[in-house]
Amino acid sequence: MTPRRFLPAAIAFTLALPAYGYPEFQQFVKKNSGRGTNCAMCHVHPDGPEGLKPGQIGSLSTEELNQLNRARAAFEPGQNAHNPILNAFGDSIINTLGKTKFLQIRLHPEELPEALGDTSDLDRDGIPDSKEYIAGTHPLDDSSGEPASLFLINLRRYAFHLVMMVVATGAGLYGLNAMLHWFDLLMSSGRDKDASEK
Ligand SMILES: [Ca+2]
Repeated sequence: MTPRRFLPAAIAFTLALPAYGYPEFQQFVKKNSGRGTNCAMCHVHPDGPEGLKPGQIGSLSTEELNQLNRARAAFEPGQNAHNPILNAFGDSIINTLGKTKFLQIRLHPEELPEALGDTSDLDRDGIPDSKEYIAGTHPLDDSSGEPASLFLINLRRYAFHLVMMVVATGAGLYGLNAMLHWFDLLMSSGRDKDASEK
């Protein structure tokens, strides 16, 4: 690490608060869903915020440390904070609830889905972020979701295409059948003509 990068990292660690991560949420998700989850549900790095790897506090630039501090001070909702150690879901939680409410809910991680509501669907897979949290699937990965829910959502989403495909296939088969019938008639008429000429 160059001195320029080392200094902000050293400051961050010197000022480090007791806990940056909030494992209560992860523990609740694991217990509730039975699915293995890691810190990547809310953080940039799957090992969590503490460390020197990309997306962890020790790797942040001065500007990113400023962003981190601004995000930590977003006590009220709607601050549009961007925390460089959080992913879009982590930011969304803080911006929806505000840090004050978030810290209250930390004691009751089962209340997070209700507090978030079901309007946000960051990966646009049709399953709200709050439901993905409960299910232990990833709210930023549109291929991650309860299989039955994803199947039904995709069935509804592509219903029109499926119907059109069936119609097109039916029409194609009908057309092929009609063409073969017409070809058969043509061949028959040719054979009849040859026979009469003989
Ligand atoms: Ca989703």
